[in-house]
Amino acid sequence: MTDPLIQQAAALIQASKRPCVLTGAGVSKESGIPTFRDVMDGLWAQYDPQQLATPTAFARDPKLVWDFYEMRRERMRPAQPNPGHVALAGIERLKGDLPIITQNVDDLHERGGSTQVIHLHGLIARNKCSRDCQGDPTLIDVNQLTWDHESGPPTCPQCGALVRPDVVWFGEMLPRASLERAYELASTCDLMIVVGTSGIVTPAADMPRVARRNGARLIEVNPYASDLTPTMDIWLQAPSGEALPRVLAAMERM
Ligand code: BV8
Repeated sequence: MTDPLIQQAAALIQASKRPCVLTGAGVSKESGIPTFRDVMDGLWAQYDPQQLATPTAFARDPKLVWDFYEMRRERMRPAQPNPGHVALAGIERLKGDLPIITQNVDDLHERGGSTQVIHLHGLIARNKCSRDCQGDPTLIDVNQLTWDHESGPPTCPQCGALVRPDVVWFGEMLPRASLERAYELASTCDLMIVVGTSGIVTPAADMPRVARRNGARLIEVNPYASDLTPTMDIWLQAPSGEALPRVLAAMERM
């Protein structure tokens, strides 16, 4: 990735009036959070994560799915924001506003300093009643509950339904407010920075297409080509932890 491309990207961001960001698992890779395909090692190697992250799997075997999320939460616990997260917060400070639409279920953007983060797929650290018996979502702090962890998930203290992670599974609708906000941003931004996503999962992957249709410029940060690369104005072919701090430094020199 050459300096001229860094300069071009910095100039586009500097000139934008309404920039926004879309991120995927790649922005958290350098924090040591494996994408959920990579996390399937050891005894989990026999499972397809896409089959586990579904309401059907949870209905069929709540303990298996609960243990899958407990394993991922354990793997995520030591993760810290990496220079890519921190640089996005730095660009927000320079621009005054940089909403981040994320597919990620970690909270590293918030801990990296970004102040507007829209979670399309929920947050893995949170749990909720699987019936949302007190409203959508009925969040439950399992640290307040006692149950036999060997038996799988606890039950909701209000209605007795199983407790589940507050994430969006395949085949489930996304949280309405988050999805509407994401479409609003994609429809009104004049620049979208797309970081660390393969562009496979919809409707998240629609966001750059919506932005493009509305005349926005597109910058991608990804060491590998994605489904979205052909639609990009600029492709910074590098890890986000390396490219984003260089873009921020170039903006600060302008
Ligand atoms: C929905 C939470 C309406 C859970 C996740 C057929 C049947 C049924 C449904 C569908 C179907 N075909 C399509 C669908 C829709 C489906 C879908 O998109 N399926 C895919 C598999 C084709 N979507 C849904 O079901 C969504 N809901 O559409 O509702 C509906 C309702 C009923 C029926 C139909 C439609 C819900 C999708 C949400 C799923 N939940 N997460 C959990 O985490 O357990 S998705 C999960 O996977 C992540 O959240 C993330 O979104 C996704 C992985 O995508 P990425 O983030 O892009 O990560 P990936 O690993 O793919 O790529 C990483 C990238 O980083 C790579 O490009 C790599 O090169 C790059 N990278 C690597 N290192 C770095 C880097 N980049 C920068 N720096 C680095 N260092």
